[in-house]
Amino acid sequence: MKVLEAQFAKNFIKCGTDGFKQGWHERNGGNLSYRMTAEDVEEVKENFSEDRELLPIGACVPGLAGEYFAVTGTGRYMRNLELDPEQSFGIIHVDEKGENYRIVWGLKDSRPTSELPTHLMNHEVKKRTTQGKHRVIYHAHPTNLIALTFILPLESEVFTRELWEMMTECPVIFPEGIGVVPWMVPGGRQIAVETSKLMEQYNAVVWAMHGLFCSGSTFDEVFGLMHTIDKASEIWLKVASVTGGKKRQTITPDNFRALAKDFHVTLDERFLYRKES
Ligand code: 2HA
Ligand code: ZN
Repeated sequence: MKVLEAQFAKNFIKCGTDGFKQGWHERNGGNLSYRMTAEDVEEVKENFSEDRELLPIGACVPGLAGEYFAVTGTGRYMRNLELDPEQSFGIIHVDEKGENYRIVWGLKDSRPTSELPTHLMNHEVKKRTTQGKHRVIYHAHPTNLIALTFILPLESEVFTRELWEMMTECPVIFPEGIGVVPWMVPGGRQIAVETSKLMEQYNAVVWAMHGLFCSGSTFDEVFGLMHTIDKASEIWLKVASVTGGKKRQTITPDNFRALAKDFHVTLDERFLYRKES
């Protein structure tokens, strides 16, 4: 089967295209990766070529040795994912040491995203902590969430609590909370290390003044998480714009505890701290 006829490729393209339509992918902003199943690989491997050079990942991910990933290209625009897929994304194969990769399909005249170290280090963590369930890592530049990183203290407790308060279903969608990485230089190993540490416990990690990384088992799940967090951020900004930050009423810690009980989620008490007013 042709790669572009496979369901995983269709889902991959839809996710990035939907993100573009949300305004999260200006220019070449954002990137997406998917850890392929053995069945996905079987379906499309007749299209793979071993001609291209072996390249360093820029991180060591032995937990991903031998895995295949669909991944967007560096400098490529999410806008072009469906218009020119073979230029915009490709499939890579990780070597047996987890240190190098080879492009086996697509990414014509290109290479994987500059955030490949973060994507693969996150995948390595999630493959281990979810018993292989999580397969998608999605990075976008959601406008409202980025705006919040100029306003709120860059602390997981505060981002989690403020966004939970904005929509009743938020704590059900991300009960484990949200991680926050302070401003760092993107594109390298150091930010990958900091992000993947937080991915041990969170499925969403904020990059201050930059964007958000989400992890999930399906494209719908990562897109839905990104969308929910950006929408909650938008509500926060609207409420703060009108009220100057002083809400008349909100969802209280006891409300969250009641919600946790009925919806069978565990909400860590460190997010349910007492507020001044
Ligand atoms: O340009 O979003 O973080 C792609 C990016 C880098
Ligand atoms: Zn980015």
